[in-house]
Amino acid sequence: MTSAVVTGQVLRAVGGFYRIALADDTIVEARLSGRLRPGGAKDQQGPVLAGDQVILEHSSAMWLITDVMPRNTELRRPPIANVDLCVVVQSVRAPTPNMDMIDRILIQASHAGLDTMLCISKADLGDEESIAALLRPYEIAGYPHVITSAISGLGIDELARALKGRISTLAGASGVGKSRLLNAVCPDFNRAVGEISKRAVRGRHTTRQVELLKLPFGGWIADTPGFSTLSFGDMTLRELPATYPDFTRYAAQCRFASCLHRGEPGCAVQHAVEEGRIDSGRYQRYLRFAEEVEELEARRY
Ligand SMILES: Nc1nc2c(ncn2[C@@H]2O[C@H](COP(=O)(O)OP(=O)(O)O)[C@@H](O)[C@H]2O)c(=O)[nH]1
Ligand SMILES: [Mg+2]
Ligand SMILES: [Zn+2]
Repeated sequence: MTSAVVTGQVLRAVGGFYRIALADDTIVEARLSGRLRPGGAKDQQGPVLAGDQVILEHSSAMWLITDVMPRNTELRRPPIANVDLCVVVQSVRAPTPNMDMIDRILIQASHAGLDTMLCISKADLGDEESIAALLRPYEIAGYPHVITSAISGLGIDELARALKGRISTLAGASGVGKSRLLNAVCPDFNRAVGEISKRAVRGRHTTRQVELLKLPFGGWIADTPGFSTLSFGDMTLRELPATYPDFTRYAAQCRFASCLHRGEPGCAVQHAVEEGRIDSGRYQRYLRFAEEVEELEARRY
């Protein structure tokens, strides 16, 4: 039998089996060719992630992945390749806004080179004023945002437009309405809504897998078990302020090129905070995150 060589997109990677969409939309199951099988146990996720573009070979009634194309972006927790956009979802209430978490996700997504966007969900539960107050710090920072309600349909078209033609992921606390938003964007997704996370019960190695869902208007949504660790991983203190679009706008005017905006003299970022051009809540959280990153860094050496 002759072997055909084709390209495909990995939708799901589970225990050495890969579900792949070929260019003609056929879905196939594939395994890794011997060449790609990991030698050591260092890389727990293996060499192929959901989101990867791969080269496949069909031989002896089996699909084998023979190569992985270079990645645009790479997240490790959750493990997905080539995500373009991270939509951080936060409900107006139920659950109560968690700015610490919003900022942590924005930082990590930006650090990984993803575009970011804020999605206020459950707008039907809040008045205009509380929505505006929640958005303000991020508006000032310049993040794109959309206000949605999966119940009234508000903002769903706008969200869909932002997702169109790209690989995106929805991130945010459990219960903010991610699954219901996915269903609002595409009813065929049929995601379970209101499901309590089983992660804590099932343990770390059996968490639900990342899965890419095809958007009917073009593009993919990565449904993930969540941004499980919100710790800063291998980020360095120096890299942290660069993930703040509201800081980088002013940082060039700091007296010291090496300024970390933590009380150094002539700090233009701190000055902007004092003048209300940077949200002081974001800045206070930055100072805490900087301490955390510093501690992680010290432990690494
Ligand atoms: N009022 C209101 N409730 C919502 C909305 N979206 C989701 N919910 C409810 O919030 C709960 C959690 O939703 P779900 O989509 O499972 O959240 P996830 O954990 O982020 O995936 C469910 O009870 C949903 O019915 C919304 O736009 N408005
Ligand atoms: Mg969900
Ligand atoms: Zn500074």
